Amino acid sequence: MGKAQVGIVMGSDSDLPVMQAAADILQQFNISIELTIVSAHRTPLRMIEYAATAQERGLKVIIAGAGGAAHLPGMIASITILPVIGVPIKSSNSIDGWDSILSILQMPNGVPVATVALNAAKNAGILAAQIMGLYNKETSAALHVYKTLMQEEVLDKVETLKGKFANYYDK
Ligand code: RP5
Repeated sequence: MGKAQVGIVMGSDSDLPVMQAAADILQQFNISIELTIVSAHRTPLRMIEYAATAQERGLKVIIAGAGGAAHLPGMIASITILPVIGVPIKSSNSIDGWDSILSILQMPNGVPVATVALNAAKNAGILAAQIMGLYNKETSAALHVYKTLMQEEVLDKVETLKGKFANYYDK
């Protein structure tokens, strides 16, 4: 592990139950992380400091999650050239999560945020691992194993269903 490669930030500790999934999957891929709270609205100067120093601190990717008026991922992307993956969160102040989705997704030209599905912190972690996998053979190999296992799991289910519905096939 060692120095953090992926930074995981969230607007509030109330986002942690969702964002934990990004940390868990990255740990599974043996990718070192740092995880903290950075609020675009409540700690704007901390957000600027975090994003402005991210690259020199050794981070390669930032995952940023926020709910409601979710400016955090976009604002971080406006400050750093590191790839930013945004996780829209359905939070206590969300209108069904759409506010957060659109705030993170609809970035203006020039400042992209790779937006995953609502609450999809796990996918954000996998995407970050895929970026890291471009430069690290072990991560790349681990991702291939992950995909193979996922495929095998589905194929097992196909067999189970075939067994359950065998009568239907015979007709
Ligand atoms: C956003 O406001 C945070 O990302 C969080 O999803 C939401 C609610 O924050 P709390 O009021 O729970 O701290 O900035």
